[in-house]
Amino acid sequence: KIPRNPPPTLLHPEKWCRGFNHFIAQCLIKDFEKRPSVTHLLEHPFIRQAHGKDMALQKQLADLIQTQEQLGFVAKTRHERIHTRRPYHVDVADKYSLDDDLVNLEVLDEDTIIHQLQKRYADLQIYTYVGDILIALNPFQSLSIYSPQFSKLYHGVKRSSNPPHIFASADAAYQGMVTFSKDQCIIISGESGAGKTESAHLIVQHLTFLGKANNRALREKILQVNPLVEAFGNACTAINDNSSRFGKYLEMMFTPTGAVMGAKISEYLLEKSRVIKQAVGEKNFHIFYYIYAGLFHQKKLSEYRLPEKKPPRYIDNETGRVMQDIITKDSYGKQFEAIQHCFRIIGFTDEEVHSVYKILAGILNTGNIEFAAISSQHQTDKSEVPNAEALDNAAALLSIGSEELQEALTSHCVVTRGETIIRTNTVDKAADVRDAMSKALYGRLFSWIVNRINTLLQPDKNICNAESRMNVGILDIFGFENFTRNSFEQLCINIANEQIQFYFNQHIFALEQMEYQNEGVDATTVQYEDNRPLLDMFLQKPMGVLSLLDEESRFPQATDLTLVDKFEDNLRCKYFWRPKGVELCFGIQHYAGKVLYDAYGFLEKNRDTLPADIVVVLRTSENKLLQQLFSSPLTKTGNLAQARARVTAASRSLPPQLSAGRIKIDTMEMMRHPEETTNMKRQTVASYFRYSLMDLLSKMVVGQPHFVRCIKPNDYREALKFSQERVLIQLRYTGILETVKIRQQGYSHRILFEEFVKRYYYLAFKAHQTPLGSRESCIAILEKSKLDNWVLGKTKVFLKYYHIEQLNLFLREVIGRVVVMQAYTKGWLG
Ligand code: AD9
Ligand code: MG
Repeated sequence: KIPRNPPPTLLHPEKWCRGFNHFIAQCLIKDFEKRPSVTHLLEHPFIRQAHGKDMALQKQLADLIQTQEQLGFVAKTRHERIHTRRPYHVDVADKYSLDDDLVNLEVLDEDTIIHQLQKRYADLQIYTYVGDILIALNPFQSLSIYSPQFSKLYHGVKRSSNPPHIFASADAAYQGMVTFSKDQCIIISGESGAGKTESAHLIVQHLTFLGKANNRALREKILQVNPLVEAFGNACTAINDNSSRFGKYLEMMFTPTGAVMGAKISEYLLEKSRVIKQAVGEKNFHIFYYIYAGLFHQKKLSEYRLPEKKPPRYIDNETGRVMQDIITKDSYGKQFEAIQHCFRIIGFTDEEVHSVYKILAGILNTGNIEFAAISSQHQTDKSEVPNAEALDNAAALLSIGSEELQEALTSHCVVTRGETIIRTNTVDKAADVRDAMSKALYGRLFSWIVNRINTLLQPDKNICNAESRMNVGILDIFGFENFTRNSFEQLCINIANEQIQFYFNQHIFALEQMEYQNEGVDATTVQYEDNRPLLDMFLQKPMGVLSLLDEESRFPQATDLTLVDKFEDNLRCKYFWRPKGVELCFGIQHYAGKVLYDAYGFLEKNRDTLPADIVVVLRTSENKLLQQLFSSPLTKTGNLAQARARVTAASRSLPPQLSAGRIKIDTMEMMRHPEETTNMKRQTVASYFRYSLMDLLSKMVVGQPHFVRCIKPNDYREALKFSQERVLIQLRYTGILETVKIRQQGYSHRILFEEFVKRYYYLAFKAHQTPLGSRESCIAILEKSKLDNWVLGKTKVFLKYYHIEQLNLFLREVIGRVVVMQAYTKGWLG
């Protein structure tokens, strides 16, 4: 080890240089077996001091470093420079070596991998590679590794030059896009609370840095997109205080030279039901609390007809607590300011923002409308609104007549044989209509905000036309969920995750096979957990879960119970079961674990009907924004024909496993809002969901994927707490273990002939020789090293993971000798 206190002779100015060289050489000799590198010397406080003063020394060290870099020994040492918390001298003789890439591990079993991750986590090394995949452990504390200095560090360098980092993944995508002129996509997955959304933010941060937009305003705008949509689409759940309740695909667009020029978001499946009801311990979408607090502090609650004492029912889940939080919690007020800032920076007008707030306040007041039965001799199913104030408030905020609103809530029109008959609604029915209206209002408002952002961030056609534009897409969806009670929303969320997992499997697997085929190498077929049968069970027509659900939703007499019966009769596979004794329950063995679903409300949630009477009333609104929301069905940005063309084009270049069957687009599924269908076959949430998945996949398959797998180290959101059991489960189901195994069974290292020769020529050639980077030179090196089981492809050497270890060991010995000799010849050793 290098002494922290250097010998006094070294500090003597006249002996400085000579003594110092001697010192370095000594260190090298002693240390070489463990650490054939000099870059870490720079970290030594004493050396750092000397380095700054002595030009000759600087040059010598630089030469030495360069030699070593050429020999491929840089990764570990730069690593230490960044992570200052890590002791600067690492005991590499430890049984588990601290390696950045799991693929390099000598022993590849579960225990070793867990141990490795745990050790890294304790050292606050939250990122680890598995080949080209990044594993990100949630640190549950803020780390100082995301500053602009870090962005600079990860800018356009070799991946091995720095420790694993989310910026490196963003950088790889960016470099890939610029170098190969190919769209890229970063797929972030992991269970709820694992850190997907945070990772997505960091990626956007680094990409805006890389995108070196001259246009600072644009950069600022792009950075505000995530916070704004998340205020409307995220909420506090039992698992995560900032849980994404929608899927988000953010595309950042660049010019061919890599300057950022715009952005576009696609949103998937907002959990609208949260607006009207939340589970115990959960909350409504953040924005409601933000505006409540903001308006409270600005003393504007009365302007928006919001009560100061008793908060509206929709946000008052735990009676009384909410108002206290709103008043006392500083963060809500601050968030309100932040959201106003976002709106302003992105370019929303004051009028638009005011309309948004009015609609939100309108929704909260709508939730307070109550119904009471009016019994008369002839009619027992009539209802009225006993609290006229709530009704008037809602109507005023939505700029509609309160009489008309009451009519639409308590009655509905039926057209039979050309005659229009008005039927009254029962109390329950009226309450359902009210809630359906609130959900529709919020859902459309959310889509409008997203569309508006897309318009405001549209790339300037004068800078670069659509054909030469390139993009990096970032997928951040809601993670796999398993609560005590799981409903329709969890089913959709989990199916989406199932689809992403399928894509991951296919991609990793297919790429591996393709590489072997291209190089003409015969390799063992790799076994992995294929979730295709499970995905088929969900998506197949006509017997998949979603199709059966749609079919049942069409029968007016059907109930949630008949739905579960239908599932039981038709889904005859090992992934589905029905527990005894609980009628409305069914279980599914997902790739990520068993989930018990409660089918209560499935049919209603799937039908998601909004009575035409409500639409008619809302269209009369004097609020321009509201009128717009209900004037025509908002269609998905981009059209279906384009989506289909994208899929077809992409599927041609993909291995058959990826494109087969699954990407079929049904024209009936293109309507943006399921509830609003007049003469067409009724659109359900399930069929719209199916379309969304296809649309998402069609975007993903076009780009070159980069995977980020987020892992939650514990369920308590505690820093530095690492539950081996929880991590192991996630490693298993995300296929990390298989991925590592793929590398183990196959040839984990594939090195181009030329690179191989450059790296290892010392093993078979003399220092002054310059062998060709050819197949023959590779054979000479491999034979001299007495290794077996290696294979040569057409352009690459295929090596097992342990070959690399052995080759590096040999190399260390040889280079150790070479460096000592050099030290002597250069007179360093006196
Ligand atoms: V969900 O599926 O949307 O419910 P996510 O998105 O996977 O979930 P999220 O990114 O919201 O999880 O992370 C949860 C919390 O972990 C954050 O609110 C942070 O407090 C914490 N976190 C995650 N990643 C980081 C990080 N890189 N640095 C610091 C982090 N904290
Ligand atoms: Mg999230």
